[in-house]
Amino acid sequence: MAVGRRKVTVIGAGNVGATTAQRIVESNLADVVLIDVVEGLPQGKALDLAEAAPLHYHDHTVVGTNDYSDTAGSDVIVVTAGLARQPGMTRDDLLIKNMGIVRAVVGQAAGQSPDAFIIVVTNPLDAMVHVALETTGFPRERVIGMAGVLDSARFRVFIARELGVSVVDVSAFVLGGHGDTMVPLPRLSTVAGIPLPELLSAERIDALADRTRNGGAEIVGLLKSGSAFYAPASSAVSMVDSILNDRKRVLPCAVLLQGEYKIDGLVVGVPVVLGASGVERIIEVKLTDAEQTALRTSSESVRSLVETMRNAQA
Ligand code: TXD
Repeated sequence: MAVGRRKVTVIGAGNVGATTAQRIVESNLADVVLIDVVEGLPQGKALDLAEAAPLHYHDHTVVGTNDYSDTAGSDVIVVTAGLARQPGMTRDDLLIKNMGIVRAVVGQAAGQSPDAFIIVVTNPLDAMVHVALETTGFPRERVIGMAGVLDSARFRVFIARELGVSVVDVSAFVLGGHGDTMVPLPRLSTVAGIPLPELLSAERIDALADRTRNGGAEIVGLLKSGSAFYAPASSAVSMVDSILNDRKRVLPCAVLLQGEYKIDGLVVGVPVVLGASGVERIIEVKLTDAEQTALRTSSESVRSLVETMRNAQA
């Protein structure tokens, strides 16, 4: 990694992208280049963020641009560019549209920063990690999807509220795809080391896991236009932090499995050690039959998205 100032490119200056940029500079992590296809949008948000620097006691630069040459030499690229689902659009329509967008933006950004780590945020998440892997040809250690960190943060909040304890003491273990197919593992989720099933009934745990699975939809329902962005941005930033600061945090991330968890060639959310080399290790835990089946179902839904994308290109 480059010595001296660190540089993170955030692609997409919408809700998640701009908030990610804000958190990166205001937590003193790195300089940021914010890039979007819309002219003026990244420039305006970047200038606004830069003007807040004296108030947050940081000296990081925030550059807004529509030109990929400004992103050259980035240590990390966070991909949030994409469309949200519009009325009348099917999930598959969105898949194909965002496939085109992610392919275009990641190809240009990777050309400028061939050694960068890529953190994908755009939905459908697991499928977009496949697109980024194929477009760049980067090794799987450097192409990582953000979903599990968000899902587990949501689960932690719901558990903490239910028990009336600090969120800090709650640790939640999730596997699998983002949203509907997320696989929570209550027996490996703890409150200050105490397994969750000792503190909550199976029924309550199921209810909290369900709320977590629908966590994105719950917020869309409240906001009416747009989806969650504060917690998604924080989740992406915690991954950036773990890589840039070589923290080796154990975080659930969407990575390409090559035989781990008996899955080969599909991007699935699993616990990994994230450090200066990106995904430094995939942690495999022994699953019960029911958990393995749920994980397989989750990975099959990723396979069907990958097939839809292949057919669209054929
Ligand atoms: O857990 C997760 N992974 C997620 C994923 C949590 C929250 C949001 N998630 C997804 O992230 C969401 O479904 C979207 O696919 C992305 C971005 O969400 P956001 O809320 O930030 O969407 P916005 O506000 O619509 O911003 C998208 C921006 C917008 O400014 C567009 O102009 C830009 O993307 N965009 C592009 N930028 C560059 N290049 C191209 N081609 C482009 N197309 C659109």
